[in-house]
Amino acid sequence: MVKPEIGLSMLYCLGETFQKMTGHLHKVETIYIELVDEGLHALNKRRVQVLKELADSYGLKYMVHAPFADINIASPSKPLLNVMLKRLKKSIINAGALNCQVWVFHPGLKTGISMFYPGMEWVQNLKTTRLLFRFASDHGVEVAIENVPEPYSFIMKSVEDFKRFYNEVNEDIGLVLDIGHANINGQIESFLTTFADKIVHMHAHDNYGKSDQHLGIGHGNINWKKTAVLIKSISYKGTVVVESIEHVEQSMSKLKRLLG
Ligand SMILES: [Mn+2]
Repeated sequence: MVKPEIGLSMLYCLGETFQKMTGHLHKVETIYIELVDEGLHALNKRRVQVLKELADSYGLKYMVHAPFADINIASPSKPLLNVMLKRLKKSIINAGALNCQVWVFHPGLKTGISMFYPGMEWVQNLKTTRLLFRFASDHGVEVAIENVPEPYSFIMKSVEDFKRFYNEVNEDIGLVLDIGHANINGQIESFLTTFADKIVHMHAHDNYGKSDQHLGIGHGNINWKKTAVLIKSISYKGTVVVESIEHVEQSMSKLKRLLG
């Protein structure tokens, strides 16, 4: 039986400098690293070079989380959307240069004018998704879209939203199952069983089902034993990346024990 690999998102140290973050890379207990192309860790050519050298030295395999602060792929404003696309395309190019396994992005959001143009954000979300998918394919990068948490105005949070998305998108776009986010709407099991053949990547972190706390594994109310059994039952072969912002080493060993 193939067991999932356990990885680590560098989200937990996003408050530290890029240099400090790279200092952690050879000390963490995994070679599967999800980089966050945001804030102090935003990628550029020089940093990609540094990361490639580290990958060569330590056998690291990267995944890249797309920029997400102030990003809305369903924006109704063409000029703003163009600026965001420029930023996202740069991220895809850098992800390609890092031979990254998957580029994770968030679905779009409703805005203050959505009520006047019902459904428009859904259409733009699909359009931008297809555009990113094709751009990434041209750069040898696989993209995957993540289920995002309540109570934000994201337009793809539930199993129902993703069913509609896959009925309409007509491209082979993978799903990033964020287990913590799915816990907030009580749909961990439903996501795992409904999209067993779509899930290409997972984020693992804990919470109490109310807000997106990104706690260590076992520090919230998620039933990780049950979740691990479900993950094994769908023969998931991708990576499960710890996206907690505390207790990260402990979280990785817990998941290794449960999924091993
Ligand atoms: Mn996530």
